[in-house]
Order: sequence, then C-alpha cells, then structure tokens
Amino acid sequence: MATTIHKFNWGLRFYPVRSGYALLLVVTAMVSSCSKESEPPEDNVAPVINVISPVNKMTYEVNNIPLSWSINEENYKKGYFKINGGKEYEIGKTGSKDTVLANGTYTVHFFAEDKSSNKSSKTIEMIVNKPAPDTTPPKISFSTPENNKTYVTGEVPFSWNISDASGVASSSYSLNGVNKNINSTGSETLNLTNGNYELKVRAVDTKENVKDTTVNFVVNIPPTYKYTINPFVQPNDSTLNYYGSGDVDGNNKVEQNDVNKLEQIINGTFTPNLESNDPVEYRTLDRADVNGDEKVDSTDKQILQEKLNGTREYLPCEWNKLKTRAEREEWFQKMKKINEKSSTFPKLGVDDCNVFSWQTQINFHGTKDYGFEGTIEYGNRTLKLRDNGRFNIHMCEVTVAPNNPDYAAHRMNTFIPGEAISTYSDWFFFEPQYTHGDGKANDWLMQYAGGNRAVIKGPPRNKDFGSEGIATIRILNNKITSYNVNSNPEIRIIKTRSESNGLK
Ligand SMILES: [Ca+2]
Ligand SMILES: [Ca+2]
Ligand SMILES: [Ca+2]
Ligand SMILES: [Ca+2]
Repeated sequence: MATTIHKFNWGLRFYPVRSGYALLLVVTAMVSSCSKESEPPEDNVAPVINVISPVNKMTYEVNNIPLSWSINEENYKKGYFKINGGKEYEIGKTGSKDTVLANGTYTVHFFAEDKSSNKSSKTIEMIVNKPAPDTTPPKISFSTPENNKTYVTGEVPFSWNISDASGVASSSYSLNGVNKNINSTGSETLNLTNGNYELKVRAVDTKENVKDTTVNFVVNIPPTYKYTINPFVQPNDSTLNYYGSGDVDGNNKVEQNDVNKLEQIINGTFTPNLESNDPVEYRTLDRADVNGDEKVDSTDKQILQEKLNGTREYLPCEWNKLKTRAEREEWFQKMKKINEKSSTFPKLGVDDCNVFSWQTQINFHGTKDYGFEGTIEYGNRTLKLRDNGRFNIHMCEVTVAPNNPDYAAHRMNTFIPGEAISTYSDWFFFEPQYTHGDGKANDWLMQYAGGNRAVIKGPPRNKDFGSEGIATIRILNNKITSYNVNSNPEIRIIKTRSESNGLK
C-alpha cells in the first residue's frame, strides 16, 4: 500500500511593517501527496486466446467467414489477428469481425500480450470453398416404358433413377394426369388397360431446378381368341397327303424320289394299293396327279421335275402360293369335279343339302384340326370320312334362310379366291347338291324365294358342325342390301389376303 509522507518546509521571512520589521516565522506546510510507485504484483500467466470462429481445420462452403474471439487476461495489453501473414488488425479482449474471403486455403494468426509482456498466439487453418451455384436440373433416367412403344401386355414395367449434385428435393410422376410421389430410385409395375399413355416424371433439386421427362406409349392387349378363321390359306399345312402335292412316296417331303416313284407308276413297276385303309397309301395317285387332270402321266412327272429343278415356283395345288384368282379358281374347279365323284360323297336324299354341304367341307377343308377324322354320325348312319381333307382348300358353308317362311332353308358352300371377305364378289359360291351355282348371287337356288339371308360360316368347329358365321349377307330382289362381317371379339377373322400374308 502506498504511504503518504508529509514534508514541512520552513524558513524565516522578513516582512516590512510600519513600525519596523516583523519577523515572522512562517511555517508552511506543504502537503504533498507523493504516491510512491509500489512493486507490481507478479503476472506470469500469458493471455489465453479462445478463437470461437473460424474453427480450425474447417472447410467453409461460404465466402463470408465471421471471426470472433475472446481472450482471458486481466492485464491485457494488446493483440491482433492477421490472415495469411497480412495486415495486423488490432483486437480487444473480445470481439468479432466479418471477413469475406475468396475460395482458398487460409491461416488466421491471433496474437495477445499482457502488461507483463506475456505473449501468446493461436493459429487457425481453414479452407474456403464455396461451390459454384447449381443451375443444373436433376437428371432423370428410365429405360422403361420406352417412348412410342406399343405394349401388348397390361403390366408395363417402370423403373427410374433421379440424381442431382445438390440433392433431389422432390420427385413424382404423372400418368395421364394422375400424380404420384416417388423416391429418387425405384421401380414398379404399371397395371394398365388398353389405351394411349403419357408418363411424365418430374424432379426438383434443392435449388429449385425442375426437370420433366415424358414418354408416350400405347397399351394394346390383343384379345384372347377362341380360334382364328383364315379363309385365305390351306387349312392343313402339317401334311402333304392331299391332292396334287407331289409327295408321291408319302414321306411328307417333295424330293427327287417322288419323281422316281412317279416314273415307276407310269412304267407300271409300282402299283399303289388304293383299297388300303391307310390314307397315305390310298391317296398315292392323288398326290401324283400334280396337274389335277385325274391322270398320272409324264406331264405330272415333268411338272414335278420342274418344281424340283427350281424352274417352276409352285405346283398348282400350292394354294398359299397361288398368285391370281384365276389360278385358284382353275384348281378349285378341277378338285370340285373330282369331289363330285368322291367315293364317300353320301347321297342320303335328293334334298339333303346338309349332307352335300358338310361333306364338301369335310373333303375340302378336313376336320383333322377339329378333333375328329375317321367318321361322322349323320341320319342314323355312320359316314366314313375317307376323303377327309383330300383337297386341302379352305371351304366354308353357306346357310341361306329365305324371307318367305314357306320355303325351307338351304345349305351350300363358298370359298374365297379373291382378296377381301367384305367384298361379296371375292367369294365363290356353289351348291354341291346341284349343278348350278357359279358364284353369282342371283344364281342360287334359293333366289326364287324373292329374297333371303345368307350366312357364310366358318369351317366346322365341332362334331355338330356348329360354327361361327364369318359374314351375314342380306339379299332382296337379287341385290345385296347388307353385308356384315362377324364382330365377335372372341373370334379372330382374317379379313384380307394381304392381312393373311402378313401373318406368315
Ligand atoms: Ca497475464
Ligand atoms: Ca441440380
Ligand atoms: Ca416325298
Ligand atoms: Ca395329271
């Protein structure tokens, strides 16, 4: 503690007075407050620098870096900080300062000193790396559904992947306007009915950049058909055991040995057993008569050899390869003539048009594809189907119902040598029961009824010869008043020859 010392100054002073001098001892007291400098207390503790910000070793993704500090020191004298060895900024014991720093690596050096010259320092290292602003929308990828594709199933796979450098904030899709939120990646199966679809995927990143990706596709599930009627092609393509096929030896291939066999028939060195119960055996001459003139001779051999040599594109019986209506009609007329002499042609009654019509279907079209081959029950008789499929031409039945109920209905046949089933004149109508009927509407027996309805039926579908109609025709006074193709969605009807060709 400082002690106050009182010093007294004294002296003699003579002061002139009226009667002489008076000596006055004056004692003046001077009080001097002399504060003596005492020894400072000891301070050996250096200032403690606390750097609140920046944080050592931190990478900052912003350029605005606040510096703030607090220094523990009672005898604080001074301090500073400097960045990257630059200018020293004086600082108080506590404080803060905003700094804006470009991207880079920084060293911030703090220094403090107390009055006892204790010094301390602290160094902070940091990285400033503010990323470039994100103006890129998210990336959306999905491989399916494919744009502009037609799916033939209602289960359309959809899988997606959305990514973004700054993160995906939200993602969703809309299918024909119906929205659903989705995760960034995922997959699901879209269960859809037939129709046109627009699938739009939308993604938004955390910077509000928006991306839309849209695909358009079609779902077209084909109907499940009970069966297909294609009247343009041969009904049986699994065997060559039919008239004119050229497979003379019956091995289901047309090759040089068939010409050899044909030669043996012509020479008389081979005689097929036409009474055999084996259809391959008893149809040997059918297959050898490749030009359909009911004779097996050198002309057939020449035609077959040309086919094998490649100088002839197809045989007259190869219906699927015939190019013109004339070719088809020519072959049909030959087969029709043979059919009229068919040994199995049943003549149960002169007016029994059913039997003629059905037998014609059996002989031309065949019933093999429909699950019965050998016999058929009719009129309390068992008819042997010896010529079943003999001619291999797609043959339809025609039922004719008269407008006048006094007349009975009638059955006849038709096939299509032309191009389109909706074109009446492309069909060839004929009545196996009678000699007339050459394909003209007004040449039908039933025309005397004054008007009628005819239904072209497909080939027999079962033992009862029940069958779906292909087309219904109404005829009045020899004129067609309506023509309707069956629209049953369960039955696939091939309507044109070009459509049929497209199936191959
Ligand atoms: Ca100190
Ligand atoms: Ca982005
Ligand atoms: Ca053969
Ligand atoms: Ca012949």
